Amino acid sequence: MKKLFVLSAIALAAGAAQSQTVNVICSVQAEWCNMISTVYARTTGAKVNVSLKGSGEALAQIIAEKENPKTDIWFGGTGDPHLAAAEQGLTLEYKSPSLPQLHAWAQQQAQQSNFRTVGIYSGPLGFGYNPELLAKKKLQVPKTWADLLKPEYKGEIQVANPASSGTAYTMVATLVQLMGEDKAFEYMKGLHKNISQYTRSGTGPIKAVARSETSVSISFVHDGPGEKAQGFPVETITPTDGTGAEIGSMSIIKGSRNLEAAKKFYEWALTPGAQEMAAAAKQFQLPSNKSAKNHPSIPDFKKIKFINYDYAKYGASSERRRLISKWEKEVNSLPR
Ligand code: S7P
Repeated sequence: MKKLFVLSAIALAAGAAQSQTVNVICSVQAEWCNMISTVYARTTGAKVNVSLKGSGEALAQIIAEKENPKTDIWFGGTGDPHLAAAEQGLTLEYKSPSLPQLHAWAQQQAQQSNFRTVGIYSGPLGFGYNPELLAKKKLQVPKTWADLLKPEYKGEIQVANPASSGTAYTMVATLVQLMGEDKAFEYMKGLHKNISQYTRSGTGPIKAVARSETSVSISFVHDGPGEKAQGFPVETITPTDGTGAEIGSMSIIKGSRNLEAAKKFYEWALTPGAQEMAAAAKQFQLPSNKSAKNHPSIPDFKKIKFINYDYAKYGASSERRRLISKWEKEVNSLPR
């Protein structure tokens, strides 16, 4: 009898610990992931296991774990793979009571996914550049997409590979919407001649610019100020002919083994206080909660010319797959 009591107590304690554990795939920069996991664990007593993965890699892992999910929450990363995961039934439908506190674009992301994901931040696509390297090489700051095709930028530009990077897929989808598909692919073939390297991760190119390894990158412009704050020579600009933006998203994984803990973390991540931690970790995306304070280093969206990005169309798995495989066949296979 006594033995039975002890065993039940152990089982109860194990259950309590289990419900206080949340397994997170985190697709923003490590500084932000570490900050939220540390603060959340300290203030709630929960155990937060974090795995850092770019958007494309995160989606691949969630697909691989489909039958036996080990992840509870996917925090951050570009919205398109979150929408693709929603469409494939990999994420859970959850209507947060906090939705009305979010900007319209974040709520729209939730509605378009049948509430299987939600916008947590937004950030514009543009160019990073190293003013010292440009001056040394007597190159102008590129101001339009067309500028990047100029022969003087040969070997000077880095962008990520859209097959592995949500950032680079945002570029492909932006160009297709801005120019029309045929012209966009002609453009990317021209751009290919000036690319020194397609990186795996979306943030790789602006880090390379900051460290004077390349002059120009195609990047999210909110990734510039954090590098600059570390003392690196890097500036950003958005193309005057128009650009797209990401809606960084968050989703609960269907089949999460710690569902209550996952929902608690999700609700916390939508609060102004949690969202302001991005800037505290030197990450300058625009928070989705309307009451979160906007740090002055966050890009001023009112000064940027945006296209009317069709998140539903370009987040659909079939469109994403089609454009990426066309890019592999028609662009990446060309000699440089
Ligand atoms: O945290 C910076 C950021 O640019 O990285 C995220 C995303 O994981 C980039 O992943 P990829 O390597 O797949 O491009 C963005 O959502 C975020 O703004």
